[in-house]
Amino acid sequence: MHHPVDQPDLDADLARAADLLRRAQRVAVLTGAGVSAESGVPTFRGAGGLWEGHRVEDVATPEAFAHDPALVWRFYHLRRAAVAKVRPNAGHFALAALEDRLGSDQLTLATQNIDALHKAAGSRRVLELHGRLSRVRCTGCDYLADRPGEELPELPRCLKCGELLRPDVVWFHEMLPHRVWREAEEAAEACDVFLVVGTSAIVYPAAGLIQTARRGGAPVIEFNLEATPASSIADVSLFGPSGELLPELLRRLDA
Ligand code: BV8
Ligand code: ZN
Repeated sequence: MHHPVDQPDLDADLARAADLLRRAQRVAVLTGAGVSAESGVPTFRGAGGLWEGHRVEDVATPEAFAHDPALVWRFYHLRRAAVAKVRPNAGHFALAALEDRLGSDQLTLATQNIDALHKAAGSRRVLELHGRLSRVRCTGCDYLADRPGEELPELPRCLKCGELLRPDVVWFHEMLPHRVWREAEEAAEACDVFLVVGTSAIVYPAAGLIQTARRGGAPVIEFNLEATPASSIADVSLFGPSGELLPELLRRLDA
């Protein structure tokens, strides 16, 4: 694993990113599975986006749940168990430190991740665009409960009405939570710098926040291992592990 400052162009890019961030009043951040990769949470596209030979886009859908709820629950039981064991990494802590530095009213963190690691790292203003893995809700009544780390029955049922419970996450072809989405859009429109961390920028509407920020005139700083569709509109793309680059960026803010 190369240390970030070994690459002169990366060094210059980090300096540029620090300069842009130092001047910012309002910061908006979009994170994806890449920011949790160094915590040991597998990304989606990493394993070729496959699970038990199925494309994630075919398992994380209402149709799949209606057709074979046990298969969909197997996918989520596995991820619930995996996420119960992981801890935030230096990238999560750096984003929490950045919020402390700017104040919660000046930094909005929208995440596509459902692992709640940003909150665990101390981030206070977190918009969970795609819900949260630890929370379950009833398909038949208003029962909703956060049950982190709990091993649920293979096909969990609601104790109030007997209907099936489902993970309280946004599946493909489902709308994002209205208030959360509106706040994310507002933050992207109002920000004067936009950080995009560890996302393949493929899933919409979340990825659209990048264009929204750009249209609002904010410079975009990308953190990823490789180029993505966001790289073509980013002002600075920092290639390397976010768990290394984000703390490095913060160190340069004080320099
Ligand atoms: C919607 C929760 C309106 C579940 C997720 C046909 C019909 C209907 C809709 C569509 C359609 N065709 C397309 C769509 C739109 C669709 C979509 O965008 N599809 C994609 C596949 C093209 N979107 C939707 O359906 C959305 N809803 O459109 O509603 C609507 C309603 C009705 C009818 C029509 C329209 C809902 C999208 C939300 C889906 N739920 N998650 C769960 O997690 O189980 S999305 C899922 O993908 C996760 O949230 C994940 O976070 C997200 C995106 O992936 P990434 O986070 O970017 O992760 P990925 O693995 O892809 O990338 C990781 C990146 O990190 C890589 O770039 C890698 O290089 C980098 N990386 C790795 N390690 C590191 C690193 N970077 C830095 N450091 C490291 N160490
Ligand atoms: Zn119920």
